[in-house]
Amino acid sequence: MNDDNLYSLFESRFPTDRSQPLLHCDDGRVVSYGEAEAIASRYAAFLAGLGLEPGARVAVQVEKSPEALLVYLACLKAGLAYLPLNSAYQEGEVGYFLENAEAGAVIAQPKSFSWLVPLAQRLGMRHVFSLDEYGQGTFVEAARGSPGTFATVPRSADDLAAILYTSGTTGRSKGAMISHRNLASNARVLHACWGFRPDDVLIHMLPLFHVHGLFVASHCVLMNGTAMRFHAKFDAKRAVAEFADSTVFMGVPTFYTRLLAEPGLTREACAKMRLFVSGSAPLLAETHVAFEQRSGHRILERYGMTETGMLTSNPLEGERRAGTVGFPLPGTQVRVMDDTGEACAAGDIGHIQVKGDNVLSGYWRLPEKNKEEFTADGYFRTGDVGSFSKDGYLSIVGRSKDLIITGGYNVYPKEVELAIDELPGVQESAVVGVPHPDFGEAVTAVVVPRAGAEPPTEAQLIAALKARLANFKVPKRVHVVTELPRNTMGKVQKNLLRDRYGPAKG
Ligand code: MCA
Ligand code: AMP
Repeated sequence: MNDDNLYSLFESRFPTDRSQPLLHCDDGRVVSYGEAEAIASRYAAFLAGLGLEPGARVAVQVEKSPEALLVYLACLKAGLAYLPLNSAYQEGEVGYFLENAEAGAVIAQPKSFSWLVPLAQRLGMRHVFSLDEYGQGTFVEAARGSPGTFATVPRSADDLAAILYTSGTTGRSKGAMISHRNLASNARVLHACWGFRPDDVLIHMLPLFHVHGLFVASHCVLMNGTAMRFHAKFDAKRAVAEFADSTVFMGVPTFYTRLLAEPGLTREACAKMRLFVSGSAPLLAETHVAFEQRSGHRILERYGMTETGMLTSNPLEGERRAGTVGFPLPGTQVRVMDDTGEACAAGDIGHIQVKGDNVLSGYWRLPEKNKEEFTADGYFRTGDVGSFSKDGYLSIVGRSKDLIITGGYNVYPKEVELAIDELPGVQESAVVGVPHPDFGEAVTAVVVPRAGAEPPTEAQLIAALKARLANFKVPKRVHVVTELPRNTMGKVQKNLLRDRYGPAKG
């Protein structure tokens, strides 16, 4: 078998001198490429020793730490499918993912163990380990005796490398099946298009459980064989301080609005930086302009999805146009289609569809979804709406999917509405996104109480939802009303709710 394991690609790019640093950590610890290889090998040997077959799903719900990254590399090396879960997910959310993915092992934060252990028992899972934010736990202890060398398990390009769950408009999450080919093609393209250099140092402040931090940022560094400053979370002050001796920064738009609030963000502070990348949510043109004025750098905005990796990017050389996401990346076909399935002319708005080695093969155990989400000629329907300019820049102007993006995290209103409707005293609800100065959009709920019941208060509803949903999905505001506005077809008029509860009046 040809070895198309993504780990082998990374390994071929590691520096010859393995004492070179890969990670500079918050606590001053430095992890060299050699150490990373040895630890990932040990973890891989341990996981393989559990009897997990290649392709078995290893679910990981942990806070960011160097060990968390090395667990990901170990899964690749052992030919296992990595299943990252946002550390904010609650019991109900995690239970669904573990069961749906038929996970063979789970590595989780110790604070979840009170509910995770009974849950795993119920699902018949034998392998449950802990890993905390300091990189300590039963996983690391159990792997300690395993060998520090491990032959990478050969994988073919179409084999599963990861499953990433994305919520859907129906409220039910789908597992996007991401292959070694998908990840390798995107890693090669981004590394080349963004001009990575031997002296690059990337500041890594994104979470590790979504595409932006796990694949886009980490893969560029691993492909480059250079170092990253690896932080547990985003810290605007620290980022500004590190711009002095770093070169690349990647973030969601909220990172950039928070950086703009830092008085230390100046041209001098950013003199050594060569590239600022933004994505995961729309970057306001005003943020783009303000950032250039303050830092002297034009942010490079790019566009992607969990299912597809990165699709388009503004150019490294040439005009980075505010309010656009640039050109299709090499090897990715992007087209804009009208409702009848005809290609739109430049300037006309339509549905964005994509094809390429970076696009997922389908959703885990959902053949009917695959039929819906792909066109007959094999293009994936992104659910984003946009247009190409005459000179080829893509702009995203909206979404045909009912989706809120808050601080770079996706929230499907349906999932939150279903959770609210299950609460006592609730008749029905509608969830919308309203503009928010920090998070871009804020989740907002409008709730109709059940007739005859004591109407729940905003505080009660928010408290009840915090126990059921990841914190970023919990509405920032809940408005209790007597009825929802509906059109003549009986459909809730969410536009009216957005207008009514938007920032001016909310
Ligand atoms: C935290 N909170 C949020 C969010 N994050 N609320 C709404 N949206 C959020 N994104 C809430 C918490 O529930 C908490 O509420 C309060 O804010 C403070 O929490 P804390 O953890 O202190 O917040 P923070 O550390 O300041 O985090 C904000 C953040 C973080 C730094 C913007 O959300 C973040 O790192 N976002 C990046 C997301 C990302 O990586 N997206 C890429 C997805 P309470 O006090 O009530 O509990 S990949 C993707 O989209 C595609 C593929 C792509 O193109 O990249
Ligand atoms: P996710 O499901 O987390 O992968 O989110 C993907 C969605 O984020 C896309 O379908 C877009 O709606 C949105 N997105 C990502 N990057 C951008 C961007 N630069 N501008 C606007 N929307 C974006």
